[in-house]
Amino acid sequence: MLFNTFNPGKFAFSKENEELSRINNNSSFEDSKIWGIIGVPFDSTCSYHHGSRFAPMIIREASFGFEQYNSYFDKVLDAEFYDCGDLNIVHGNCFKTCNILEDAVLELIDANIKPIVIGGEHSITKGSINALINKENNNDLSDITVIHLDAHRDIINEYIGEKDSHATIMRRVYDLNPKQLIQIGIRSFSVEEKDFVSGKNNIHSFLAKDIKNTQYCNFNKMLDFLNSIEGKVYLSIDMDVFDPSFAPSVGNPTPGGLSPNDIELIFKTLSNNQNINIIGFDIVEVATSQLGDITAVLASKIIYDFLTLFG
Ligand SMILES: [Mn+2]
Repeated sequence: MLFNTFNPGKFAFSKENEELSRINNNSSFEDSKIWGIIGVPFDSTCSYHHGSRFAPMIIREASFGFEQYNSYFDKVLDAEFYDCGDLNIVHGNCFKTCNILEDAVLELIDANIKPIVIGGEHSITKGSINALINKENNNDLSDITVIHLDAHRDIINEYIGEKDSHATIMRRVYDLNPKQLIQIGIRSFSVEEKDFVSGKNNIHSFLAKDIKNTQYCNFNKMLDFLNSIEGKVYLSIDMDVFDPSFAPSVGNPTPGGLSPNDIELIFKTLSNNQNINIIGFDIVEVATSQLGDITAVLASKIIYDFLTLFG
């Protein structure tokens, strides 16, 4: 390696890649603190702003703007993590792409490395989640809480006749019987979706209009709820959870969303909760091909915060 060079194709502060089998990991998968980044440049079911296929590259490049000392959390990013590069996806084929992602995540799991998946559109969550289902018991997600930050519920059964779409992903997750599905920042959904979640005691909704209403301290009540959960957690962040004033370059921008500090507070709460174990994380729906795009910078900052706290 040449002195004084850097690789913008890999997330800042990532370790030099090794053969997975050579990574010295004495922990079990669940106890592991080692993370592996996989980019998934797939955006074939996108219904509005396209371009999330470029996001993994643009988000990585933005990561070089951050200091190793994370001042908000007063903590140095010293996580051991590897940027494995981008998946060879099949454009136009969500099913095959998710299968390829599932295989890649299974390789990480075999090496006791937890996945961070950078989309791409939201449909790819299925590949990551499928790798994490409990294969010894029920073949489902009954031991995993899914925390879903998004403007949309994404819980409709079919979107334009398609079962596998960015707009149906949480229904596909729900089909796998998660212990709990916690939806935060929601502000756009159909009557069918409203009726579907109604009365389901394993779906918890924190609508943007409620948690942004300071009068009743509902944001703090949401944090209290996150502080009360236990067990394994999968975290999926659609960047449209943010207000478009912070994150305009997303597939489906929706006014009235969260702020970057809201997510910092959510991360702080999750990291203080000693009873949970985050076993996977994806961040999706950044749609830009512009270096330095502010939405990509924010997505990069979220990954940086995540690694600072959970690595
Ligand atoms: Mn969304």
